[in-house]
Amino acid sequence: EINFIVYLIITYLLGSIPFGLIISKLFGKDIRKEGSGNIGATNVTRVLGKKAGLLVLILDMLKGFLPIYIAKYIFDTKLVSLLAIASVIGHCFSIFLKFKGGKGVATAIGVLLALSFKAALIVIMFWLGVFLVSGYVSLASMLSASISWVIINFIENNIYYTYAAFIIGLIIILKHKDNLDRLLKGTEYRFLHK
Ligand code: NKO
Repeated sequence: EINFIVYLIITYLLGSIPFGLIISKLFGKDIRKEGSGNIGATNVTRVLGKKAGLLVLILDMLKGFLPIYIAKYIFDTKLVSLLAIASVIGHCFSIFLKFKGGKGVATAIGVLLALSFKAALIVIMFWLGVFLVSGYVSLASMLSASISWVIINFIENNIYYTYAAFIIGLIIILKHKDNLDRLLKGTEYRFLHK
């Protein structure tokens, strides 16, 4: 039997791996000193291009998806939900970055795909819709984070998954504070319709 606390720590440590920073270092740059300063796929795309950004997106999703997908075979949904939160906390408050980190979006979608594939697909489509209409990645991320708990509640009808999505959404929104300030001032960076 696998000890839950050990699994929780492993999930947090995996979430803590800053793939955006690692990939940018391979390009001889520190992503934290470029663009928005964020370590996420959006800023890596902005600074290093689409291929690097896509790689970071996939890796940041996988480090959330894998431990949660496997956990569903081992633990009950209450414990799986705690692991889901730990994964995103790892990305946003990384032990490898003195508890700084990213904004949690890619890791959250990886986690959500493992919790509920259907709910995740709906959230991804919603994200794409907001992004294509507004041109802002951060707005799409914040609005998706706000609604994901409603979607998963509706699809899975599991109170622990709903709690997990709510808390993960809250973390994502709080991490986007600077983006929200810029959106309100009209100075946020637009990805589309520039
Ligand atoms: O550099 O501050 P920035 O402009 O980079 O970045 C803001 C951005 C940070 O996030 C990222 C990751 C981007 C991933 C895009 C993939 C979109 C797929 C659908 C995501 C839905 C997320 C909802 C989570 C709910 C729990 O925001």
